[in-house]
Amino acid sequence: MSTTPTTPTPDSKAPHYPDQVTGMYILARALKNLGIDTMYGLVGIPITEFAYLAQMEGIRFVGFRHEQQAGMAAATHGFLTKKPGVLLTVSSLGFMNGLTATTNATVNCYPMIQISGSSVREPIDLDQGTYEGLDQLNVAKGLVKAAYRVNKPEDIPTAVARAYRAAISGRPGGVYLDVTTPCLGAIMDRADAEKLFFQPVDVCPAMVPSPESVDRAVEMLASAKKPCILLGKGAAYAQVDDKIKTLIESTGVPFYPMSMAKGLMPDNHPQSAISCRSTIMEKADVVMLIGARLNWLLSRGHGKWNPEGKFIQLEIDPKEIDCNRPIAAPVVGDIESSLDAILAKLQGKKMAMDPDWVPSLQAESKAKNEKFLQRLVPQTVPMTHWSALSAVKKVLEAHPDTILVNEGANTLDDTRDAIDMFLPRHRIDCATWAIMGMGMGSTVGAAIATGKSVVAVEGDSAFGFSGMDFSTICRFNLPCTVVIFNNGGIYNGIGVNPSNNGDPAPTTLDVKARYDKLGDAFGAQTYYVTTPDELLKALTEAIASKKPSLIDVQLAADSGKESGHIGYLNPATLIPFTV
Ligand code: ADP
Ligand code: TZD
Ligand code: MG
Repeated sequence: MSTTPTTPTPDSKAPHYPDQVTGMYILARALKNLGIDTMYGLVGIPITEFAYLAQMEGIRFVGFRHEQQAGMAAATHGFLTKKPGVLLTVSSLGFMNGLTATTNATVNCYPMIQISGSSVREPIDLDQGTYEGLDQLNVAKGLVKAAYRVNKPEDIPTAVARAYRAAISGRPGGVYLDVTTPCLGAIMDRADAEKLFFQPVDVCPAMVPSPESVDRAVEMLASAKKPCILLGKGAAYAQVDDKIKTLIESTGVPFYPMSMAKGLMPDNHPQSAISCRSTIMEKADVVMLIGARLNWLLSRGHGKWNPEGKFIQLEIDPKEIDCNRPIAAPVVGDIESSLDAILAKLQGKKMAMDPDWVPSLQAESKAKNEKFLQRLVPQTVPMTHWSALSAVKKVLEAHPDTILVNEGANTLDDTRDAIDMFLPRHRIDCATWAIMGMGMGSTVGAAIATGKSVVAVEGDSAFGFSGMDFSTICRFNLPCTVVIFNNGGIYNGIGVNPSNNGDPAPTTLDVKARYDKLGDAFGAQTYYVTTPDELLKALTEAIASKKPSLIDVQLAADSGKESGHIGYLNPATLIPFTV
């Protein structure tokens, strides 16, 4: 078999079709064989032809204006489909722009593969100043779940299969696949290339927990007086919605969802303890974590948490266990296998739960929810976040199958608290790292991956990180509405520059900016609204139209507090920076 590739030289560049193929063709076919049907990216040397070839092979190519956003789209695609989302980038800066998203995907346990073209190896290794020369593989290592480089076209199917497995098996994450320019351009006989393809077996193997760990967890849950089930985005990702529902409803145990697990069980379910976070932390004697980490979002298991309380943790990554607080009953396995075993063991088991526990949480929820709703009553103009949300709440709760993308500070926290979710995997936000700059990418990824309508509720600062990729929503004519809460700044628009030199304060943006005009530039349906009624009408119309839409929501500059709900993380200062 003559599989020796020819490194292209100026006169041998073009393969003889149809008898010869290139590395690019093999890459496209290898991805297709694994079921990859969509790729997000931004082209240029050396991957432009590859993107065309992928389109020829029937892979949808969604071209972006910035690689970070293409990467956020790929990550969201991965989260929603349980298959790796694919990001394609050019060498050097394109690679690095995309790497931000691949790293963020790794932190959030979203499966994705960043494929990047890279320049010729030898001059990079000798630091001789080649075109877009960067030792990308070594930059990526340490920031992603796994990183590989493929130098020969014969290795491409193996490299793609390895990247795919690494992205989705065990704890999902971002994988980097470096493909050198000579490898992309190398020419092979088609007949030899065809022999390279294979179908990897069992790419995401079940990880079954040990029976002892299941017994221990079941005994602990069944004997608890004040138990709680805490759902994280890992539970949403696992797509075992019926099993979660069975566990919760058959045991009667109350549940608390983390932000992106909202809707896995409806927020208004009688066992929902979403309004009783402090009570759960202080009083629960056994907490079963399902696909949730005891990280900063849960005070790392300390703070208000009952020091006597015990944790059960259903988790795929054994390294996660005990990382912040001792876990009394770790169940290491995939959530589906773990739930199957737990549900079987729970059959006929008597629960020792205190009969007053759920009613007391229900009474607390009722009182808190009534109080919370009062925040949405004042219809002030200019609007506060809450008055704007009173309108958004009505519209989104009437359209529960709309996916909600959400980022900002106050815009994030207040939207999460105000909008109830009723369906799994319908809320995507800036998640574990609380980063800004996922909005337009995740909106595109959610729309492409599901075909559903998407509404992004964005702070004006948050929108600025990805705003240009609103044009991608328009070019692909996606059923997405971007709602911008403009309070004129990071947290609010009333920052004061203490030096009086005339520059804006560090937190100040443009409260008078007309973001709707950005939408006009790309032919979107646009609105500028100043009252809750106008917002309600605009959002209703935008969703119904299924057309790319942008709503500029004028808020008051003083709406919003520093750092939203997490102001306590700011280092202390004695100087007031806002009026
Ligand atoms: P949240 O932010 O909602 O609390 P995290 O991202 O902190 O959620 O935690 C998700 C956890 O779920 C991660 O520790 C991840 O390893 C785990 N996980 C993801 N998929 C699975 C799965 N299929 N089975 C078990 N655990 C999973
Ligand atoms: N840069 C990145 C990548 N991530 C971040 N989280 C920040 C900066 C800091 N930051 C926040 O934590 S929230 C936020 C920034 C800049 C924006 C808040 O302003 P907003 O929302 O307009 O989006 P509100 O409603 O005004 O609070
Ligand atoms: Mg703002």
